[in-house]
Amino acid sequence: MQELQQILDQALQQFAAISDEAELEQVKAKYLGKEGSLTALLKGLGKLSAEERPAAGARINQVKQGIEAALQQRRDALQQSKLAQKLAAEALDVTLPGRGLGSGGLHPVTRTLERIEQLFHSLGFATASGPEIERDFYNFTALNIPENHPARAMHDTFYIDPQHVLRTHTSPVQVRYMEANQPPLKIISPGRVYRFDSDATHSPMFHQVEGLWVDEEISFANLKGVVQDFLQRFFERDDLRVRFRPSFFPFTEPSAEMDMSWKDGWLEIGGCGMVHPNVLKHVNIDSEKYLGFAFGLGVERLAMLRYGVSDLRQFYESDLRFLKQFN
Ligand code: 2NM
Repeated sequence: MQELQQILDQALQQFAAISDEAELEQVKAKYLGKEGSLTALLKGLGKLSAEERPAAGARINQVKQGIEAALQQRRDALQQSKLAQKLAAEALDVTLPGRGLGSGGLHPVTRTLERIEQLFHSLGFATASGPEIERDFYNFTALNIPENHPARAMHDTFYIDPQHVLRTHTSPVQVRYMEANQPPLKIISPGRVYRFDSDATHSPMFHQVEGLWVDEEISFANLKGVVQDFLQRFFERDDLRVRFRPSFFPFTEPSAEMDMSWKDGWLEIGGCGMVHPNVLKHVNIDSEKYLGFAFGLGVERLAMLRYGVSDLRQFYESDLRFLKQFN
């Protein structure tokens, strides 16, 4: 029975030295398997006398239980350390700061629109807006643009159906405003407009800001003063000058093209005029009592000049390398 104690000691020692689960199961067979040393002892019980047998059997079983307990303990320990290793390898630092979303910025045309609005608001103009899908009446007829006028032609205007267009200017906003309000009226109408046209200086969608001031004594002089004051402040140049050249628009009479001084010459910047009596008639404003001036400016044009952009299409290509320069 000296032998039993030796077997137990050896088993415990061997189990403790093993750090691999599969190896542990193999070594188990050495003691408890068919050819195992304990199994051999149990088989040997038959050779003992009936008196000796119970005590010897009990002691062998005790050792067997001891080995099984040690085996289970070692299994648990190995599994524990395997789990601990896995947890350590997959550890997450939940206290790390987030990556963040990066900060966005406003589109250069949006920034320009905001600047334009701010300057006109300081001159007492309110902002008016209206639909981009517009009725033929507001986009053309009310503006004294007759049925056969070239501006109505398919090659200029996006038609939704025979009665509806994508507005080709923001003047219909001003018609709607004049229809709904009594003078004095002092508004700008910034927004998107659409024309069937596309090259380095034309985009099928672009932005306009139109201005309108209707009151009892409004003159061309007021118009020139407002436009010059706006442009001087927009470009931050007190010496900027404005020049009017005679022109024609169906909705104004007289009409003029507006130029501003730029470097050594002049640049065309928009159109303007005194609101045509026919337009005032369409919105029930007494043209004997009231006068109004109106003007239209291209927002992309202003943005290109202010930021030094040479190709208008760059505004609409969504190239972040371009857009990031303005923020
Ligand atoms: C321009 C040029 C000249 C204009 C006219 C009107 C309205 F509705 F009052 F008649 N709004 N805008 C106008 C006049 C627009 O853009 C080049």
